[in-house]
Amino acid sequence: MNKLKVDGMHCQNCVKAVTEAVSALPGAKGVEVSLEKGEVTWEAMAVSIDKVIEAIEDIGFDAQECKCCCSK
Ligand SMILES: [Cu+2]
Repeated sequence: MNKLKVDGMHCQNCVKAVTEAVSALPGAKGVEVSLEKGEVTWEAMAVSIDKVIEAIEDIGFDAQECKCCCSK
């Protein structure tokens, strides 16, 4: 699952910050952040999902794995 829920984003600056933080991770490809849905998705990543969560939390947002219907 290449998707995380991100809480705390409220404008395009937040989106930009999250996009940049996740894109900066090793092997990150196709990173997309949706302000409307409050989530970040990516095509490829060389690090574990925990590292992605960490990178997002480092810049002051709350990230968590989506455990609902889309977790497949
Ligand atoms: Cu903002």
